[in-house]
Amino acid sequence: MDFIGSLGLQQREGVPSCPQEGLPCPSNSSELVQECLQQFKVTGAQLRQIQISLLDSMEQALKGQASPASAVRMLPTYVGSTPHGTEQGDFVVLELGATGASLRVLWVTLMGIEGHKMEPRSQEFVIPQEVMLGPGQQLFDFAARCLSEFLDALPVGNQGLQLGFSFSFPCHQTGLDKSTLISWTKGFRCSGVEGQDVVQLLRDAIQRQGTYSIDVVAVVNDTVGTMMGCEPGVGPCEVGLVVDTGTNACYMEEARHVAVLDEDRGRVCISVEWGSFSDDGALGPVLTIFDRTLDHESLNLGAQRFEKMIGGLYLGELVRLVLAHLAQCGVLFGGYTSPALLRQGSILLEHVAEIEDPSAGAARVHAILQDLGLNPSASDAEFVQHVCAAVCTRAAQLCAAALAAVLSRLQHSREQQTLQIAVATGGRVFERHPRFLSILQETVMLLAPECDVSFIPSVDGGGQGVAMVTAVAARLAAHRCLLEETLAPFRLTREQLAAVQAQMREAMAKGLQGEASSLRMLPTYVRDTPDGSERGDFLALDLGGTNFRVLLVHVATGGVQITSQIYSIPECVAQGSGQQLFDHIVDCIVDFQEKQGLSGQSLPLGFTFSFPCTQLGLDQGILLNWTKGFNASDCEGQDVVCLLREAIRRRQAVELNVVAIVNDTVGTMMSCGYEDPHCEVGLIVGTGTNACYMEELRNVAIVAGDSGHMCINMEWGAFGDDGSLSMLSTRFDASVDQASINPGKQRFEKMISGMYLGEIVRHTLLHLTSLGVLFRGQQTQRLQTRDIFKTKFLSEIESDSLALRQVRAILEDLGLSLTSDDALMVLEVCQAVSQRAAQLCGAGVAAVVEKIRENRGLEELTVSVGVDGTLYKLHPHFSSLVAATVRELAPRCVVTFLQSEDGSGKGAALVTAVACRLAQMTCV
Ligand code: 0WK
Ligand code: BGC
Ligand code: BGC
Repeated sequence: MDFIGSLGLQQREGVPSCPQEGLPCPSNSSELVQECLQQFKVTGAQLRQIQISLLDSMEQALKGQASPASAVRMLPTYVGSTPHGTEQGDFVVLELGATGASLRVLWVTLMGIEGHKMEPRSQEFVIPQEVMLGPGQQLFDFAARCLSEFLDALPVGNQGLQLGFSFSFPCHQTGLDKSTLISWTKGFRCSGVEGQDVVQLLRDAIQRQGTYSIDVVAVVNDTVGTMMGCEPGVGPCEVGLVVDTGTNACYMEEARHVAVLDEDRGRVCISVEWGSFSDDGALGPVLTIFDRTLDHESLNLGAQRFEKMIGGLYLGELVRLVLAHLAQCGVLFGGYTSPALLRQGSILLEHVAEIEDPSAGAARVHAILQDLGLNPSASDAEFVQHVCAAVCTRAAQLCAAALAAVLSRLQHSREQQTLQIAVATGGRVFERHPRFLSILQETVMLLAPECDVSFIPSVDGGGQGVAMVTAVAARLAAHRCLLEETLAPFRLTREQLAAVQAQMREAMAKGLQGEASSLRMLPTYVRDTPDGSERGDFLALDLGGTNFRVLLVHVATGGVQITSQIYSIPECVAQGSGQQLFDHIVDCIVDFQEKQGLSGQSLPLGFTFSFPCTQLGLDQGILLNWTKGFNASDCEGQDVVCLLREAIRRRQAVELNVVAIVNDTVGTMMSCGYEDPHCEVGLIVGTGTNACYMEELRNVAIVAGDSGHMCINMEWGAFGDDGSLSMLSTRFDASVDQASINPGKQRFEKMISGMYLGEIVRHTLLHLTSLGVLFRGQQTQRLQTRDIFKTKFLSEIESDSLALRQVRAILEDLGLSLTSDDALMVLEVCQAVSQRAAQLCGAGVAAVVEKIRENRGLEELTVSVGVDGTLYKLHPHFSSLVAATVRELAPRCVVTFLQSEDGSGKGAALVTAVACRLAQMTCV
């Protein structure tokens, strides 16, 4: 269908026909011209309607509720701050898409001193039509060739170059250097690019070109480059507005309003992509038949409707369509239509700008129309100027309505009645069209009177701004490398974890044989898990975790009832004298008995004592050494049951019958074993960490007997104290160990448990701050304070919801001001430290369950592990990471992890109950 056809018109001799079906063909020509010009008139009400509807569409999109039909895209750009002016260095900038069929390469030197600027060197390259419409690889190869050609002319040698890629099309950005093209606009339609990461495509093309080592560190939309290129002196521009071949704007939105980002502080630059705004309700009334025709003929039918009324690529075409129509109607050029007038794209923005330029004068208008093969009369030339003015005035007014919507959004976003804002403008429509900016300013003042807007033309089309973003990206990329380098030792491979498993198996075997081993494999004299026939009331003590608890445990047919009370163990008591510690324990028992009305009763007591003890019997436990911050004197090497009994005697309290001393791992196994008979392993990951399991008695060298089982307390916290874990130990582990009260001891525990993870993170953050990667290198007193970064912070920070907000809240409480990038890095440090801890713990459990499976010569073992401990219970990912590691390293074991509900106090009571049951049987 030819052009005339597309207007739905038949070429009939001498008879003017009217495009709008059903519209009478007015007799006189000026009426027809007025009617055409009238179509481009947009009323204040219509502009306000567009402003309101566009604002509504923006806010829907921010909430992630955009209806695709009318949507502006509101794309986050990962630019979180306007430049501080300190950025410096040499950068290559490649601009593609801002100015239609050309790309530009720039060499920008940032001085890093506010206001100091070096004129960028640049070169423009025309992109052949077939490249704009051909395979994507061809376009990116073309860009890489232009880059080379540009750099060949510069003394750059083969230094590593950093490039900022200004890519002026709608993209989903997932990082400063990762951006997926949503759809082409503005005459581009290369295949194989939509849905692809354009940074990777450029990197591949530069690779193929192979002439320069260029690192593409940032991709930005041209509006962002325009905004960032704004002279800092003028006050930061917080809106970037481009009207070149296409049109779009970006602005600094409050991050908390951007649903796709889980950020609640700071601002983020949003590329509005208003070119795709097409709310028929708002746009319908201002769309003319010429707009519909232009859209029909365009490469992207039905898309970018708003852009096609404003962008420089389309203004000339709109004018041409009107002139061709009026010529067809015999109203212009004597009804003559030259081939050029009927050829799409023959009237360019430059033509329109010149025709409109009051200084151009009629002569220039004539010259342009004659170049189109027309022979205009004076009135024709005047009419043509009116048509150009009508088309461009509408474009400027519509652009103003859109900008007014952005200003209203800024007012809402900042809850401000009035707004003072600087808007950076870029693009040839601004540079070339004489009245575009003034019409835009006037209309914005009408539509957003409470906004005081200053328009700052961007000096070099945003090249400087792109270099700024690139400098920020380069800094962040460098920081990312340093972060990866710092965290790499925490990232354990499957091979390393399997090696830990194997080493643990070896140490277990040696420990069971009583040979030198960092795993003491302590017999606990618990030979059996409960069988449910236990009955009675028991007292239990639970010492060694976060809290000291005294419990009354009632075991009956219906199950177990527990009454307990938590008492604190002040640090001065935990690190005071043994006598003081045990007197404190007895004080708590007496207090509990009084409160529970048990005073005077001598109930059997089970004592969960969560420290390494050599047990000589169920009620005899020689403390080998304190751990977890306890260091009471005169206890190590002592039988703690005796110490307790002495304290009871000192208090002349009622005679308590201490029946059993158990490790918290054993208590936990017993407690869970009461519900699940498969539970044969106990695991604690709390303040400290440890595990026990039911071993074949025949394998326990130091305990007589070859049949049956005995629960072994592995004391795996000390695994690696013989240096066997040194290959995994990082400089931060060493710092934590050196600062601990038991340096060189409990090395495995110090990589896993709650008492230490916060400290490992703190030391890592201090290191990254000293490298300038975090907190702009500002060390703070608070962060240098021991134990100030609690391990529970890791659980909060790594919680899936609110991650970055938690980081902020926690770190600001520590007196640290941080950027969103800082927050992300702190989150990654926490993840690396906790992941390693969980994986090491998983490697340990895999070693234990594989041992049991092999003990029993089973193809497959089904076993349950009773678990307790704050870190395991509260950390959002710890338990799943442990389970995943066990599945990976012990595939022939089906392992169920049972979180103990009542703690090991219940377990201690059950051990006591079993002991009492066995004792009664022997008495009978
Ligand atoms: C609760 C148990 C207790 C154990 C503690 C370990 O009842 O025996 O010591 O868990 O976890 P933490 O309190 O150290 O986090
Ligand atoms: C693109 C935008 C760009 C604008 C101005 C539009 O066609 O979708 O990303 O900012 O043109 O170049
Ligand atoms: C102790 C173990 C205890 C573990 C968990 C370690 O420090 O040595 O006996 O089981 O902490 O509380």
